[in-house]
Amino acid sequence: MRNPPPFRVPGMRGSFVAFASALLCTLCAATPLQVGVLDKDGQPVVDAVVVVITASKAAPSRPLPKEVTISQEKMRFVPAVSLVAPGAKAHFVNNDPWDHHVRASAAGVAQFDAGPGGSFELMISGKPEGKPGKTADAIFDKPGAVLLGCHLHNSMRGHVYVSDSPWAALTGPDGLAMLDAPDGAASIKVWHADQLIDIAPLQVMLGDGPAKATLQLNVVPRRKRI
Ligand SMILES: [Cu+2]
Repeated sequence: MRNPPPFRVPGMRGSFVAFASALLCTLCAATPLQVGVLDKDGQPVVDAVVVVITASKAAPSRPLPKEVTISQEKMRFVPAVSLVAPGAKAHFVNNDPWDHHVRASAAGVAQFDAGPGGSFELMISGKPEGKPGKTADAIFDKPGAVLLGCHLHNSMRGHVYVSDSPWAALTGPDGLAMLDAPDGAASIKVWHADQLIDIAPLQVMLGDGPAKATLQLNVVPRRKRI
């Protein structure tokens, strides 16, 4: 990892530099980037979203999904966190034999009446024996984190993170997110469901081979129900 750029060029010159580097970057390769996310105690954090913000207009070789399936299984959302592109469609599949009344709202909003566009509700009947689970679809248009819950089962909690930047990845059980990012100046930010105060993004300069970075939350995520 190199040092962050020592200065920023404001105004017209800045736009020109950004424009010129965007042009150049259509030719330059993406850099493999490994980002580790640790909790307050230094333990690896699973299901954190790592987002790389860059001025580059290049597109990643592996775009974020435009379609995902989120199952309701044994009173849980599976997967617990989905990372998608804006406009992605989610298929909710109820694999439990009982009904779920899925609700969604912008994460961080205390109440579920987040207003038009920010929330939805889906009543999904229980899975009939020997038949596929009932489904309902929803579109995630708004960038940011969406909290999923269930009106019937308070313990159910899940998230959909809609990333504006196509350069984003989820951390695995080892706390590592592997992604590619275009060469040049970038800012790396992290989102986690239990991290309610934003962590300051890490400013980096990417290029000249693989890079590694580490971000630390200032919370210890609450343990998942087994
Ligand atoms: Cu439910």
